[in-house]
Amino acid sequence: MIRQTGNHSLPAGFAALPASGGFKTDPNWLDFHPHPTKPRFVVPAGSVDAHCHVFGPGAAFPYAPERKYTPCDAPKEKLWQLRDFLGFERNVIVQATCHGTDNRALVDALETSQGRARGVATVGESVADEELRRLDRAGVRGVRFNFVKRLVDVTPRDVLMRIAERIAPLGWHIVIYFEPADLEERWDLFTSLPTPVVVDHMGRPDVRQAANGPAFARFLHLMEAHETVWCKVTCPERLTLAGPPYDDVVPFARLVTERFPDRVLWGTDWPHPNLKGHMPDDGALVDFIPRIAATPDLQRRLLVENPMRLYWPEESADAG
Ligand code: 0GY
Repeated sequence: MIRQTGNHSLPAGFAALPASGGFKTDPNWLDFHPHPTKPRFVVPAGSVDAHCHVFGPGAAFPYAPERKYTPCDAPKEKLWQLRDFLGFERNVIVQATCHGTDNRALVDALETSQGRARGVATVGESVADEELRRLDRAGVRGVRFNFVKRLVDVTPRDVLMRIAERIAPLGWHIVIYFEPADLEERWDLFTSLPTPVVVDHMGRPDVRQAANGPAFARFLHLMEAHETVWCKVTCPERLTLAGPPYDDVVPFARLVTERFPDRVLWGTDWPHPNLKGHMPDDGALVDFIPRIAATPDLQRRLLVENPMRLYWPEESADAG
């Protein structure tokens, strides 16, 4: 079935603008794609882009003093334009590290999304209970623990555990972002968190190794042994060594999607922070989906049923 999915091109005003509000975008920063192509793959009705960010704009929502990069502005209005253009209905916005623990840009996007966005926040130990409740009312459903050292300073394990214990009663989950070397070192922490856990970008596998080799087997074991661990089969553009169309990432994402069809999520990662080699065409990223989720059933679970169960459980077909 060919479903009409909105405009056939994005307006020229979609292109990135430099950081506003007296901030200066990093000199080597790659801006998001100014004119993504219309995907050939038509996503199922009700699809959720379950991993994306907003940056600023700096003039309204200043970037955090402790940030490791200063991006271009990538405000919510452009995210909504991209959502409509690609054919998605909803977004899950993940707090980007350039905003630290200041979730104002995220909350503003959620509160003005007309119920079409939910979020993953970053909080410190000092966060007040009332602030957690406010984030919950805005649509936050999780926190992100980031272990990638080029992005954040490391938070001690006991602090993370205390945050985890405080957000668990809200019914939230924890998104973890780590690199392969962290998996062994943090295994005990990852497997003792008191909430569902969502792994960003498949734990960033080294795609020079085989998807059915020992390194990725360790990650698959994490999911196999722990039924509360989910995975985002995202970011071929980040993981690839071969470049578009990301053939080298397909075996990893396909394996996870087929083995754990009820615990996978997909997202664009727009506006694609910190890419160095190339900026992906977001339409081409959507065309990657049928290569990793080959059947309509897998596609519906990946794009609709799973994210709805995690982020909009009250509306999910599984509700009740
Ligand atoms: C991603 C990946 C990256 C950055 C962030 O919050 C962030 O700054 O998540 C990265 O640099 O690998 O998921 O967007």
